[in-house]
Amino acid sequence: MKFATKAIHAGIEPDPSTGAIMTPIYQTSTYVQESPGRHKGYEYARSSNPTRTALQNALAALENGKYGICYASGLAATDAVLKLFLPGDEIIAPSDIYGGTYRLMKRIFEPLGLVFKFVDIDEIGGLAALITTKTRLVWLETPTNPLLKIIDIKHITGICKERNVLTCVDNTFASPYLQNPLDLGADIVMHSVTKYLGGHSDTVMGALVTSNGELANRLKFIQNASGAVPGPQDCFLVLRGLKTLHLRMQRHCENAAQIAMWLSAHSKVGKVYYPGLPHHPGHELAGKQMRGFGGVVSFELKDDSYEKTVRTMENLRIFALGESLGGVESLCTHPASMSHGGMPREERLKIGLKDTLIRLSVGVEDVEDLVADLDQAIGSD
Ligand code: P1T
Repeated sequence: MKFATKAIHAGIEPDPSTGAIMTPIYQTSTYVQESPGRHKGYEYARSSNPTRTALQNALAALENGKYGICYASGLAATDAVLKLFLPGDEIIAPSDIYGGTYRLMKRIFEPLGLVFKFVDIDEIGGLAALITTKTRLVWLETPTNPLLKIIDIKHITGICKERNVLTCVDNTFASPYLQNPLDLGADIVMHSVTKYLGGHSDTVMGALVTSNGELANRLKFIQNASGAVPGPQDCFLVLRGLKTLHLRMQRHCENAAQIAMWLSAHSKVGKVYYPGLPHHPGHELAGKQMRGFGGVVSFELKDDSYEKTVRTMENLRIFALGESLGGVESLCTHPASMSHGGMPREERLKIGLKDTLIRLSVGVEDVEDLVADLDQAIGSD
């Protein structure tokens, strides 16, 4: 099955009791048993729920994996991956990652004994030298949030396989429409479902997909034992969102490409970060490992004073100022205080994330209106 057909049909069966074409919201906490242990496959809704099962199967199909496991948020999904490991185990991650992932690693799991090595993304080719006998996982995020750097997934997973090290790729920025890390050798793919998969800024959720049965069993065990599960109504909303994922992503990519080019040509705009631009250092690689360049564009103004940056963000009318991305409506984020507020300033500056970076999640509106909005905001003083 090709992508659009999968996005609409995969994992979904007409409801067995009524034939309803849309998977119902099974709003229940428990399931009646005929006799202790004799039931229809569902016992308690933390362990499983039919609306969640349909979504998990749909997500697994979209990522070309066998098993999908959903969690209450993207960070709860990352938390489940990190719970696979024990004190003393080493994990390598790029220093340029979502601020909340960095905070979870540094503030929750490092004190519990996991050892993190953060590597400069531009040096990630030298990752092999960092792997020791204690290394268990390489965590990747590509394109990165918010600087849109591109990491060669196949190259890294190849090194890790030789050394018996697991890889997990945060595929939030690409979505499965643009990139499938499992096909490039990753063991686990992670999503903040909150973003493009949900697509309508109305749900917080996370997911993991793998084809490794043993890993899936351990991750399902953590899902049930730690209990960070999404509710059935949220699962229904994401199932609905998935049906237009391909259409939305096409428009996100088209609009973002036009905005990135327009910004690049603007006299008041400094650096523009978008992997679709020919001068972007990851352009060629992104062209190979992705099927499009995504919907996020970051930029700095030439006059990159903090005041001018803030004023520009305040001036926007159609782009709403807020933290998140991937919804149909355009958003503008100030990474230093929002998505990366959980990363100490000196760490942020080390990875090149300035206080004056502006991140746009380009929505699916008419691009002429988005350009006009940016024009009035940037040019207004
Ligand atoms: O917000 P949550 O669903 O828990 O997902 C966390 C997460 C994980 N990975 C990436 C790449 C992300 O971008 C996020 C969440 N990011 C934002 C809220 C943001 O504004 O960047």
